[in-house]
Amino acid sequence: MKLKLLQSDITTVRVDAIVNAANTSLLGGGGVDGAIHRKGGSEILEACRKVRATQGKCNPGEAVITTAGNLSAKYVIHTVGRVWNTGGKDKERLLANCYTKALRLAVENGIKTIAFPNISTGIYKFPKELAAKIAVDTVTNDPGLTHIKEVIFICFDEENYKIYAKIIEAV
Ligand code: AR6
Repeated sequence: MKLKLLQSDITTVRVDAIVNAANTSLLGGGGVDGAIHRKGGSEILEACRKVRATQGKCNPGEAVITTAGNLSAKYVIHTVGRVWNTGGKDKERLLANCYTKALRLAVENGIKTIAFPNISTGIYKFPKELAAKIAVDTVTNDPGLTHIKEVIFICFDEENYKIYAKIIEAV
């Protein structure tokens, strides 16, 4: 597996699947979620509504897969991070689960290349350094990685890019 780091808009990245930092409703929102739905078009929202109808809301740490609509990716894997400012000691575990569950869906769907945003580090206010450590640690230790060719961490902001660069250098 090749690990890559890019400072970019995830909707422009050419991979089999992009991961969305969604919310429990799965029906869109701001940040990267808003960008993916805007660019991917109504097909993604329709697919999310179908998921909602069959399984209900998506809990933090869980993931679901849909079409990527008009995006160049084939799939969007929607996962729900954890809001930092709410109680509970399981925030780190739930954020790690986002990466684990997304990779599991990727393997199950034959996805070879996947791009992750910096889940929970925007509107959900997870500390960036901690979130990056969890992301890199969880992904690089995932047993499903033997089935995946490339994982790209997409940083939108420079602060996250610098944090990831340091951590990946040390891996
Ligand atoms: N491409 C890549 N990364 C992006 C993009 C983009 N186009 N836009 C923002 N980011 P956030 P969260 C980065 O807030 O913290 C939504 O309303 C951003 O700089 O998108 O998990 C959902 O519906 C940040 O580093 O997601 C939920 O309600 C990272 O993506 C809530 O926000 C995550 O920021 C989820 O909050």
